[in-house]
Amino acid sequence: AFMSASTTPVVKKGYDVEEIRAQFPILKELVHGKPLVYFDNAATSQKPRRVIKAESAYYATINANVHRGVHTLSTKATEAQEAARETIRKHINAEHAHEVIFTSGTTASLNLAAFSLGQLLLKKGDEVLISGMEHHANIVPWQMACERHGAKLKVIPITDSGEWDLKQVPFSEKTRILAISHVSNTLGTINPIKELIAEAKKRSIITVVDGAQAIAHLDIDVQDLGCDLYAFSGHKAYGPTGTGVLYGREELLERMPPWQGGGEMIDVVTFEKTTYAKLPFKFEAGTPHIAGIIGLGEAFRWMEDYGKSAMAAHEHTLLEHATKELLAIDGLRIIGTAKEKVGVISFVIDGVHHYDLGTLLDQQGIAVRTGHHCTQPLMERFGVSGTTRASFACFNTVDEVEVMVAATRKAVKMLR
Ligand code: C6P
Repeated sequence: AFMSASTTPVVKKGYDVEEIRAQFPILKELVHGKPLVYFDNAATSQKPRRVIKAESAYYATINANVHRGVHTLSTKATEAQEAARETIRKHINAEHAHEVIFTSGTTASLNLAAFSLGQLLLKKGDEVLISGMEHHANIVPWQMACERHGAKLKVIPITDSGEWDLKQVPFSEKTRILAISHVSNTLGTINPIKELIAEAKKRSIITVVDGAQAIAHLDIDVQDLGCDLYAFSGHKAYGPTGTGVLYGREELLERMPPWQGGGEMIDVVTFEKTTYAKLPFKFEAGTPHIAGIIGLGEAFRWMEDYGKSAMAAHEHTLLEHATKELLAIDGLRIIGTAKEKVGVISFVIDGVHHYDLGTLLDQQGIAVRTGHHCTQPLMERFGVSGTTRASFACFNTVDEVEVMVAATRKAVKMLR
């Protein structure tokens, strides 16, 4: 697509997007005969060859169960899995590797948190505080915990720009848990979690962060943030599906009861009573997704080789360009105009249904997400039934943004 020089954003020097693209086999695929433009990275990112290789190398060369066998393969598999845990510990600056619990994803991490913290902390009349922009995965598990323990769910309201209304945070003497997203999957808003965590801590409230949309874009330092728990998925950060992490502060994890019972999470089992294994195994019942975890470790090493801040700067260039170009389309409104955003852009267009637009974009090889993005209360807050969402990753290009904008213009003409 043609672009005048004045509208061409300057991409950070030294960032070689073509070199990065070459590492993603899927980017060579055609969709409806067109080159794939993959703008659905908030749903799941694509995987670089190194991650795919690490996962298949486990199956091809060291496949065995972990922490169970005396044999060589089991030892190797265990070492590879635990190396991934250490990579992740360092990456998020956790104090101890045993504070990194492997799960199947953010959803599992948050369900673990809600179940276990509910058991530990919630009594009748207590309150759990979330925000109005939470993904269903950070709403429903807390609702379930509230129902179990007779507690109430409270919600931080959202401003018109898609930010927390910090003047109206309903902290109370009964608030026991604050569960908030670091970055909104629908709006792209980067939330001031450090400040709110500090406020919560003053009130002895336990803090849980949903980092699903932050992990691939922001440098995360759990000790600096001061959170008690931090959850994320591997598959949104160039890693395999079916992998995730719940980071927890040691002292709190020690007090939390286990969520699931089974193998590997026990110390001694008798029919009368079971004692539990030490951290992190207390929270890792059953055979984990060993291949996935090894792939996840590789994904984090891969991100570190490029640097998340360089990737984020590149994605921000795409966001700014897309914002400017899309806003020039008649009747288009962006939902989520916070000052601090990752490369996520949600929009609605007068007279155009998001589903129809998504379908027409797909015919041009462009993958976007349409609908409520698992944030129905947020859709209600903005008075829309859904949006079209483009979410960028390190391998996307300005040219791809141009292709999407041109295809959107074309679709609008057809649909109006
Ligand atoms: N959001 C999206 O398209 P899982 O599915 O467990 O990996 O992650 C759940 C989840 C939790 N919190 C946030 C903020 C999220 O964005 C997601 C997943 C995807 O926006 C799929 S619904």
